[in-house]
Amino acid sequence: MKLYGFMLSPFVQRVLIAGRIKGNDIPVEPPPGGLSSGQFAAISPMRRIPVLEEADGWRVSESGAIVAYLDETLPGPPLLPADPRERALARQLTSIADTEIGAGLRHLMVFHVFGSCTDVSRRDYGRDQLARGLDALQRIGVGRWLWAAGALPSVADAVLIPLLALAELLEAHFDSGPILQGRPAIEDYWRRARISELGARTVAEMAPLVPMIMGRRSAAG
Ligand SMILES: N[C@@H](CCC(=O)N[C@@H](CS)C(=O)NCC(=O)O)C(=O)O
Repeated sequence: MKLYGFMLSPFVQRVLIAGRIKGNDIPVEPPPGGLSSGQFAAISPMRRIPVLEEADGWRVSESGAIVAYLDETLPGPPLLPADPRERALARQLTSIADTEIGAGLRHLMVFHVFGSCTDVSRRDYGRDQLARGLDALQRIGVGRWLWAAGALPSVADAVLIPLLALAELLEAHFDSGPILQGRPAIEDYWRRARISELGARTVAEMAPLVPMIMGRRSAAG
């Protein structure tokens, strides 16, 4: 099995973390032909990464579908907690992370990192959306448990770790204002998660890529 994608994508990283929780290291390759190619459109209906490909050529896109497939097919610890209330919490966190935090970060990424949008209202909307999502995590009290939804790592950690790593990178590299600071529950969670084996590896894989992309952009003029 292999994954098509780029390591800066929080959706790619979520699949990698899910695989690692289950004891598998999934190899990553760039999308064939590039994201906007016809070749890739034949592989990924929305032309988005990640796409998982099995050895027999079977493929599936959308990180949520891929993570669920990994959980159902790979041996190793389950990606959802056994307790129904913790399971509900994992799904609640995943949903808020996708609809608010991930969506907000996407606006900030296109403005700050990829430079494909110069509309400051999009940046400001992204900041607000991100802040609303983080405020919700704070209210839920995400740092109350060892991992996001209980005593063991779950899909909620696979989703949150790359998003918080990306938020931290934006905080470090751009004038995006304090993102993670001032929310004690999130600070508690992130302090533990980012030095865990899963978190440290994700941060190490993502951190060099923002300065690299910025360097390429300024070299291109
Ligand atoms: N809902 C998708 C979102 C994936 C996604 O947004 N991937 C981004 C990279 S982080 C992408 O492929 N963007 C390319 C594009 O939209 O053209 C998932 O969960 O896999």
